[in-house]
Amino acid sequence: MTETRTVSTTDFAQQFLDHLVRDLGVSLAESSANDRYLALAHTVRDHLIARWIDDQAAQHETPSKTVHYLSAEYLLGRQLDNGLLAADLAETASGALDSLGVDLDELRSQEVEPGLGNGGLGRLAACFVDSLATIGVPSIGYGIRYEYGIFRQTFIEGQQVEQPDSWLTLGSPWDFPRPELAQTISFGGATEHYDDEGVRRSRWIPAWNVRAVPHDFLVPGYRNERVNTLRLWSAVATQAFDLRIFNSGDYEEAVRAQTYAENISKVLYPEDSTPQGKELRLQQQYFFVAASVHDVIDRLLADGRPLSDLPHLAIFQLNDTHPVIAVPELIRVLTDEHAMEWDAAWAIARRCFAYTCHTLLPEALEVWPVDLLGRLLPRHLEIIYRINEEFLDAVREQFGDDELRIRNMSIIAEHPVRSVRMAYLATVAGSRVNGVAELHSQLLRDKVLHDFSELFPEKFTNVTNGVTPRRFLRLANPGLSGLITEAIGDGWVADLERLRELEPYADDASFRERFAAVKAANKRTLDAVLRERDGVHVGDGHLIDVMVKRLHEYKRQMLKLLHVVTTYEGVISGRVAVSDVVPRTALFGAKAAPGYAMAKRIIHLINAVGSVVNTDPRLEGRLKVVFPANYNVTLAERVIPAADLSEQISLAGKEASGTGNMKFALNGALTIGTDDGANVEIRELVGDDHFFLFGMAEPEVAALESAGYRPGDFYQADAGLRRAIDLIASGAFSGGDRSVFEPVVSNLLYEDRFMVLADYASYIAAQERVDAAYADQDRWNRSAILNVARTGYFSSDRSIRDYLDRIWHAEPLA
Ligand code: 26Q
Repeated sequence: MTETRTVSTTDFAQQFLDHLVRDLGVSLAESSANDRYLALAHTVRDHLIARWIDDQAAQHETPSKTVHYLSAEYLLGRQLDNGLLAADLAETASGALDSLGVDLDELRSQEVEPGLGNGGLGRLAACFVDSLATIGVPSIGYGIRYEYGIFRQTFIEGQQVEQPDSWLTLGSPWDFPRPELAQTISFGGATEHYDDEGVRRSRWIPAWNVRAVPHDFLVPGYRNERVNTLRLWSAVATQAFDLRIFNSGDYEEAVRAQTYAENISKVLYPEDSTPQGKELRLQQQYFFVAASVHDVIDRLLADGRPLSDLPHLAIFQLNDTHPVIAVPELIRVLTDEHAMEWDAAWAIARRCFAYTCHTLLPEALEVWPVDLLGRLLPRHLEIIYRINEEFLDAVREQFGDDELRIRNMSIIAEHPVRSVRMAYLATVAGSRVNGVAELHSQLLRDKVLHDFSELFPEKFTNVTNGVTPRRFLRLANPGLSGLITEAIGDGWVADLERLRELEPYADDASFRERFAAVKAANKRTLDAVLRERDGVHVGDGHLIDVMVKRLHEYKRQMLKLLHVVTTYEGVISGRVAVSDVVPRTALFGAKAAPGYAMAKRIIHLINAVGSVVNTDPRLEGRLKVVFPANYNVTLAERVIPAADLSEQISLAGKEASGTGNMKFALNGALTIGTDDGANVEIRELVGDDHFFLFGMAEPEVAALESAGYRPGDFYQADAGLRRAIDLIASGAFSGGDRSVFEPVVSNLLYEDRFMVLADYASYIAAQERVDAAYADQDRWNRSAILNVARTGYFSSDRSIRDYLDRIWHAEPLA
């Protein structure tokens, strides 16, 4: 490691002023807040660049196995504070700006976060690149530089309206275009098979191509002088492509063609389940993985290494099935372009790829119709067919001619249309397949990929997700971070298990008091943010009860809402004295996929309940519903540190892991949750006394499903549930119009795929335990501190170490 670089406050101030003048062309007096933000970003960036260059040189000098993380999404969040923290420049920068009379907070708020992901999967990728850099693993993250990230959500009359997220318009100071490293990516056309001195070979004659231009984001490790690369590809029309058309004099057509090519990296698809099978989405996937695979191979060959070295030098981690088309691409390059024999190429591919699955919902498993795939990537389809043939031969060898089994395991599905099952391709090709929490990995083995786990038991493993403590504790919660550091030193930031040393402090009354003061201050900060951002506020002295995540029926935002409606109905009907209501704010944050009608109706209903409940004087302000629009990483950083209660209430067996659950526990919120995903591990670690468990466990869900679930029975049997649903059905939240939320009510009564009604009674009882526990603040704070002390396991640093041990078999660079 090189020695830590330092810079004085005066030098930093001068660097800032130089950037303002040279890059933005303005004086300090004339500058806008955005000019000053960009100048500051460039100043911070300078300090990272020197480290970055050294790091790349070091990685080049000692070639060792490099991790290539392939992900269609990176939900990065704001970069400025992260860069300042990693390079230990926060104090210097704030001192320098102070000396110039510049307000750092104002500059911070200028940054538009790069929202290049939908939710959990994209945020996980961002945490992982942070941890890879902090641990010092030779690695690179590959993805797409979408011009528009996840849409900006607004509410109009309580309903979601999507606005484009133009995160690039005011400048993108954190990434570098690297046009000299561009790749040409081809599509369409046909294949040819020919005789090459007695050997049958194939080649692909594509119909069109685009340029993939990399933009490198700097990913600084935490105070270790390391800076990794996140290489995101941007699509640009090739000259050859439109020159031909220009020369034919068809200007309009040339421009249209250019637009077509550049559409590939235009926008992130906002669906995070039930993929629609759109051609452009497949173009995106192939575009970024082909560029990435070529980037790796080019470097290998430039170093004079043979391609047979690939398995020793490269591992490609597939973040879900979105990058799986990399498998046939690598085989195509090895066989068609480098004349390698099939068996040798397949043997290399099998050692280079590993696959992480992130779902359990059958409808979220990606499949691509064969005719679409064959039109866009004809050679890849041939390769997939060959992989499948050889794979099914192996299945026959193991299990005999069991045609049902063959049909079930085939990479090619025949119904409803002939399609490629991407998860099966990934499982067959990958050296390892992992789920993202213990329960999830078990269910993958036992259910979703059961036949495969019988055939390849050694492939299946688990890596429980984690979150980066830098962003989600150290930066997001400076109050708590300070308190922790005062107690146990600051070693926890890069070694989160050390939070265990806090355990004794849970019994220290003065520590508990200070902990409570931090939580109260975080609530005031959140309140100020929400007033400014959304014109709403959280109740003074309220229990802050938070459910923030994408809107999905399986996550069951409706269950939380039924609890709110139950409390409300209790008071207005006079059955519950308002003075008995423990003051609460139910805070929701959720985006719905634009085409997911039921999710959008639920958003509308949450807002509608909020407008009624928040203005009803009978509640005396003791119950509030707050739903700030456009929940994103930046807002998460404010909401999570202020939460008392974390809602993790998915139907057991449906949430692969969850990562928000970890962030809340680490920030001292107590969880109300089902036995699902990583909740299981959280509860095991914090202990039953400090976790509000409710609901059916997965085996009970399965049993109820096979017995025939009838939601109406639960409605009939529970008067409280009936009153809550009837109140919604009556039009009480829609100005008397019963039709507005009728689809939500009918769905619950007659379908209720995710068993909201079956878990309602148990959930309400758990919420009553929450109320009782909150009444004893001392006991609550003790539990909250123990949640912090016992959840250090959920650092993404630990996840990455697990990947290194169980999957990558690579080591950090010394
Ligand atoms: C696929 C094809 C076409 C269009 C969109 C998609 C697509 C995009 C995003 C499918 C799925 C996603 C995202 C899934 C996701 O975020 N899954 C979550 O992953 C987290 C990290 O492992 C887990 O914690 C969550 O439990 C899981 O829901």
